[in-house]
Amino acid sequence: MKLLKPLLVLTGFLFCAAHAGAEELKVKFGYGSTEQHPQGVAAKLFADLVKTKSKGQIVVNTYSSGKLGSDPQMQSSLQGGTLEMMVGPTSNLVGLVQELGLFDLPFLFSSNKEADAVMDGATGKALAEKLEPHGLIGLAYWENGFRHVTNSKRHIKRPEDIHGLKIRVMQNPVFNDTFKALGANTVPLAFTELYTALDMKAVDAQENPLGLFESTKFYEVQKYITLSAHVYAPFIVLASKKWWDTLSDANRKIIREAALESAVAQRKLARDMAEQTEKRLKELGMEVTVMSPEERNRMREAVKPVFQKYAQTIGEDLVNQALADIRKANP
Ligand code: TK8
Repeated sequence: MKLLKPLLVLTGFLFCAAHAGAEELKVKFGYGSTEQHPQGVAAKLFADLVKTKSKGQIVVNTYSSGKLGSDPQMQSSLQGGTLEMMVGPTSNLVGLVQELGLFDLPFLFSSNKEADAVMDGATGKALAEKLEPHGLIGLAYWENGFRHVTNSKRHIKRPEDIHGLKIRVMQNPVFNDTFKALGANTVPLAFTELYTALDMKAVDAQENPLGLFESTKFYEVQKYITLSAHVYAPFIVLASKKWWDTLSDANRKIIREAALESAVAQRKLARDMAEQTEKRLKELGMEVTVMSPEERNRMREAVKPVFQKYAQTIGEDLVNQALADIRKANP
């Protein structure tokens, strides 16, 4: 008995050490915006959920502000298996899956409810599955939000006011063509280079959701904002397939569930933040321009050929399916 006790303690200790050592899984999770942005807040929430669900066995470390690379660079790292997870805009994935350009079609969505219906329905699922042959697992749609145009030159009251502006667009052909159709000079650029480009006056304008505004301090380098809501942009939480294939079913379930659960909180947060920022724009020194419904309609008309062109490459069936989801969202 005397000997047994220390022996038991020792074996117990060895067992725990071996157990913890063998099972602890470290996951790097990268994203482009700041820790204060809904992307950052939700990344932390995702990490916490994974920790709780896995009883501390899966440790997700989050990296903000493109510390692990720009969105396209992180995508390549996931494909190569050198990075486990990221969250970023679907718009940067159209080079791999052109059908994801569906979300980029100008003026497709008019409300959050419509966007949710497409992301959470059969269309969103089918689109996410198309990533798998490219080495990426799409786990959940988070929200970036409705995008609005800002610039340092003038009020944009009519689509013609966009003419001649040098505007940064994401590295995405639908965005590029949309702003070209409006007569702008487009400059495709990674998000990580955007603030400096605006600050150095390399570009006059950009377009992004309001949720980004305060955390990225765009108000310091842009004077005018037009609430154009010309496109709705989702984020997608991605896992490297190379890494995913090494996980147990139980761990995959934990990660998938945590991504989906955090999506609910993240979308709410993104929407609340956009609403708050909208109220604070003047306080932040911005000149807010409201486009009349007639002018916004003219903007929609001006980019219709772009919508139609990309509806062809995305596939009429998919576009029609999305339009049906949207109709269902508006009973
Ligand atoms: C953040 C960004 C950004 C996106 C862009 O990861 O590039 O303009 O809207 O939110 O990638």
